[in-house]
Formats: sequence, structure tokens, C-alpha cells
Amino acid sequence: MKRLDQVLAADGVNAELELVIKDVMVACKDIAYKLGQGELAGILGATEDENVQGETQKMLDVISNDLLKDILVANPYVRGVGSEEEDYTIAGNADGKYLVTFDPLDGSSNIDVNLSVGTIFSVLEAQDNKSGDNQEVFLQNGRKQVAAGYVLYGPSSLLVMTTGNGVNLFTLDTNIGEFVLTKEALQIPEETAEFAINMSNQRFWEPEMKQYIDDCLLGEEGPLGKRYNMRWVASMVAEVHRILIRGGIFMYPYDNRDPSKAGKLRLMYEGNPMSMIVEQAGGASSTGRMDIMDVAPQGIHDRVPVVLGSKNEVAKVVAYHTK
Ligand code: P6P
Repeated sequence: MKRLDQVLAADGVNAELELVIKDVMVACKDIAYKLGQGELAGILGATEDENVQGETQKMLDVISNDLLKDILVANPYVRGVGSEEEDYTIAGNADGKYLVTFDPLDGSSNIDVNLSVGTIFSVLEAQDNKSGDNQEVFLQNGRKQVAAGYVLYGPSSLLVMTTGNGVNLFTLDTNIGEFVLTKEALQIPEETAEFAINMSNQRFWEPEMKQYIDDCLLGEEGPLGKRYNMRWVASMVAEVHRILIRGGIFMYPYDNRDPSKAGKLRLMYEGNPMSMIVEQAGGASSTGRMDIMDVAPQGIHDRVPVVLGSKNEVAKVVAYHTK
């Protein structure tokens, strides 16, 4: 089986970007080990601190963030990093050309109940000489990404990533401590009858989203003419992975609980990387009114409504919002 470095080389990824990606993997392999230790490592549970998002940080949120931040800031090809867990972007090497954004441990509310969590990462190229501690150098739309991926820490640890030539799946072989290629050129089925959304927020949604979900629940007799199933794992990485493997649609739409926020999920290290992966696998990713990767970021922690997955189902949801 091909190792990650062999696949990256075959995809024409230059040595500098390859080293950046390999450093992300070094951190993720350590995160996978620590998660696997669970209670034995004495690092479950929450800290006393809140992150910039206003969310209580789990101990493993902080540990995962530090692992990724420390190795990437020391990488000679990294200009800077942006993290869900850091208030501001952090400078790396002034001569580095790559910018890395990440959600170090997405879905961390699942940690203490031993459910799936993941790491999401995105790589951009600096377009000017601004320092990595100036967030402006990161503020590029998702189409500028040169790489995007996630590591899903589940029954096995899986890496799914793209550098713009399709999406490959790697499985962590713990016998050799390497991610090895286990599925090439993933393709999302264009049709689906499985939606993922947190239904408890229904009263806060826009009318268009309420109408789409109401119509899904009408099943075969409704305007969508088919019986839908539902999933909700409360871990975006797990939902996106399921969609990559068997199709589906994942939605975290705008809701009016906090009208100042465009949604719950963050554009730069959740929406954009997952959108690149989904589009590279033949799916679609929208705010409900425009492609997520066309959204112009104003800040490193911008939020965005997310509707992604099987492209024909995403098109239906967009039609509900734009007709
Ligand atoms: P809720 C995890 O906190 C996350 O950012 C995504 O991974 C997940 O899809 C969503 O939030 C879950 O949100 O409101 O259902 O807990």
C-alpha cells in the first residue's frame, strides 16, 4: 500500500507543501494516540477556560491545538497559523509561504462520551509579505486553498485530503505509524435521501430551511417524493466522512439565536476545507445562497451557514432559498 508521501509525490505536490502536510500528520498521529488512551492518559474533561468562540475548552482541545501550533510555527515553510482555539493568527517563518488554518479537535463535546472527533486543516499560500500574525494575509476565499483535509479519530484513524486532484482516503497503520492509501478518488453519490441537521434548532431557522425540512419529513407523499432518513453525530468531520462514503446532505444553517453571527460553523477552518474536499469529490457546498468557497472572508473567525453533500440535494436546498 502507498504511503502518504508517495501519493503526495505522485500528485506533484512540491517538497515544501509536502513537509507542511507531514507536520500536520505528526501532530494528528499524536492526537490519535492521546485520544486512544482516553481516561488512562488523565486528559479528558474540560478546562476552566473559554476560547474566542465563547466555548469551554476541553483539555484535549488545548493539547491538540498546542501540538499543531508548535510543530507548524517551527516549520520553515509556514508563514503563520490560524486556529479555532487561538484569538489571533500566529506568525511562523517570515520567509515561509504557506498559511495553515485548523480546527484542532472538531466535535470535542463528543470526547467525554467516546464518540468520533476530528482535526480539520486548510492550507493557503501567502499572496504578499504580511507577517503571519496579521490575519489579513489569511483572508482569501476558499478557492485559493492549495490543500485541505481532515483526520477522523474513530474506530480507525482516517486521513481524507485533497491537493486539488481529487480526494484520497488514508488509514493510519499503527504497526508502522504511517497513513497508508486505502481508497482513491472518492466520489459522493449525486442523489441522497439522508439529511443531517440539529432539529432542536428548527424554530430558529429561516422560513426557507424550515420549508425544506418540512418537505423532507412529508416523505413519499410530499413534494420531494421520497422517504428521508436522518443522522446527527454533532461532529462535522464524522458527518462529512459519512457523506463522502455513502452520500447525504449536512446542514448547519443560519439561525436567529444570535443574529450577529452568520451561523455556528467557521469559514476558514471548517467551511472552506470541507467545501474543497466535498467539491473535489463531486459534491456541492453552499451557504444556501452561494458557494461557500466564493465567500470573501472578513476575519479569521468568520462564521458561515453550511449546506454540503450530494450535489443534486444541495441544489434543491439552494432552490428553496433562491427561487
Ligand atoms: P450542535 C462541533 O462543535 C461543531 O462545530 C461541528 O463539528 C458539529 O457539526 C456542530 O458543531 C454540532 O453543533 O449545536 O449540534 O452541538
